[in-house]
Formats: sequence, structure tokens, C-alpha cells
Amino acid sequence: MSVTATFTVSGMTCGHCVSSVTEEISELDGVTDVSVVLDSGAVTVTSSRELGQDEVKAAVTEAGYQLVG
Ligand code: 9UX
Repeated sequence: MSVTATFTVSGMTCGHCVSSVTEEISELDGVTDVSVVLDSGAVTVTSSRELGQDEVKAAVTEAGYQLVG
């Protein structure tokens, strides 16, 4: 089973920003794929379990960006 959820991240302005967010979210337990659209800030995460908003927010913050909503 896998779960896909899309989050919005603000503050990313380049490919390195995308890499930082991708790497940090990828470290969350169960995450199998992270896809980021730089222009919109849309971050789609596929995982083997439902992710909590709080843990995603913590990962995004750790990377140096902001989770919207
Ligand atoms: Mo370069 Mo992306 O400083 O923040 S990593 S714009």
C-alpha cells in the first residue's frame, strides 16, 4: 500500500533548494518518492504510511523552508 499527499512549500527558489527539501523529506520513515515542482512549491510525497503534517513541517523547516497551511 502507498499513500500520496501533496504539500505546498514556500521559499524555494532554485534547484539546490529543491534538493534540500527532497533530501530532508526523504529521510522520513516510509517515504519512497518525493517530487517537487519549483515554480508552484508543490511537493508530492509517496510513502508506505500516512505522514503527519507535523513531521512534514519539521522536515521542511529543517531544510530551511516553510510549509504552507
Ligand atoms: Mo541558492 Mo536555493 O542560495 O535557496 S540554494 S537559491
